[in-house]
This record gives sequence, C-alpha cells and structure tokens, in this order.
Amino acid sequence: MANTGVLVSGSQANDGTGLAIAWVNLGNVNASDNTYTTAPLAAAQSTQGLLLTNFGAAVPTDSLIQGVEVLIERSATVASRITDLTVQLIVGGTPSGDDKGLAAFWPTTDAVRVYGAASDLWGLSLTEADVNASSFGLKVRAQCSILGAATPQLDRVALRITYEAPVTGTLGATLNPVTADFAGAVPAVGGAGSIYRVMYRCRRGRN
Ligand SMILES: [Ca+2]
Repeated sequence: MANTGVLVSGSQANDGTGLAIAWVNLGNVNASDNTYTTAPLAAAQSTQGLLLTNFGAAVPTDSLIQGVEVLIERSATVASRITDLTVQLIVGGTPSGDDKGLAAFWPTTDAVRVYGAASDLWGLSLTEADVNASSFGLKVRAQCSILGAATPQLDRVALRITYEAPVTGTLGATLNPVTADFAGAVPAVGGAGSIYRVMYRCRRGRN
C-alpha cells in the first residue's frame, strides 16, 4: 500500500453560503505555523464552506484508491462554543460522500483531528483520476453555540490518499496472492520472459 504523503491545497475559497460568515486569511490554512484561517462568529452563527482544492495528488494510473484521511489542526478562541458543521470531500468540484463533521467542541489549543482513514472511502468510489484532479478537495464549515461568540481557527488542513498501485510480475515467477497480486497460473500468451501486468479490482463492484 502506498500513500501520497500529506498534501495541502493549492486553491482556497469561500462558498458564499447565504448569511454565513466568510473565512479570512485563507492562505494560512496550509502550514502548521500558528497563523490561522479564521471566521469570527457571533452566537449561533456558522461559517461559510471553506472550499480547499488543487491538492496536487499524483496517484499512478490504474491504482485502486483505498482511503482518504483528512487532518485538521484547529482551535477555538472560547471553550465549548465551536463545533464542526461540515467536513466533506469535494469530487469534481462538488461536495460528495459522507459528512464527517463531529459534534465535539473544538479545543482552545491547537490539536489535530483526523477524519476518515487509510481504508475509508467516505462512501464514495474514487478513481485515481478523481483524486488527481484539481477539482478534488475538501469542504469545511464550523458553527458556534447559542451561548456566545467565538472564533474557529484553522492552522493547517491537509489530506492523505492511500492507494494500491498496479503490480507487475514476470512469467514463471512465483507470485504470492497475499503480498503480490496474482493467484493461479499465468497464461503463456507471450512465452517465457514476458512481462504481465496483473490487476485485480474487486471492490464495490468494480472490475
Ligand atoms: Ca497556519
């Protein structure tokens, strides 16, 4: 299994939602450096959707996407006020799949919360083309309690994509179905020494 490493967004924007509060200093969201993307909220207000895209993933062709982890380092200026409203992937420019926003209050000192997992596809069937596209990304919204004002602060928002890359084998080699990806006889189509690419895609109805 391979992964892209931790990636940050090349593009950031507010989604313009209704009367919601826009995030400011959007470029601060890419580094864990205690400079923040913020949206000062009054009681019961919520932020606009922060749309983060253009993560620059370079997953190899014909890989099988296994999961997406989202890492959000964040804090709030006041305890017990700020919670997630939305944490959702963006596929092809459209928020899609599971909303993993949580009801837990944001802490008042920076902490990283991980959403999803290396084996979690957020209810989606993602291809390498989906995740490599500049239109792939993440939407984040936060909301404030009715008890009073507070500001959500995003220090860094990043994601990491786990995938299984295609594996090649040589005719005559012993391929272990656990550690490689082929069980059974290799057809002698090309003769000894031929290179075969063997792929299996058995997940979520894909072949
Ligand atoms: Ca920062």
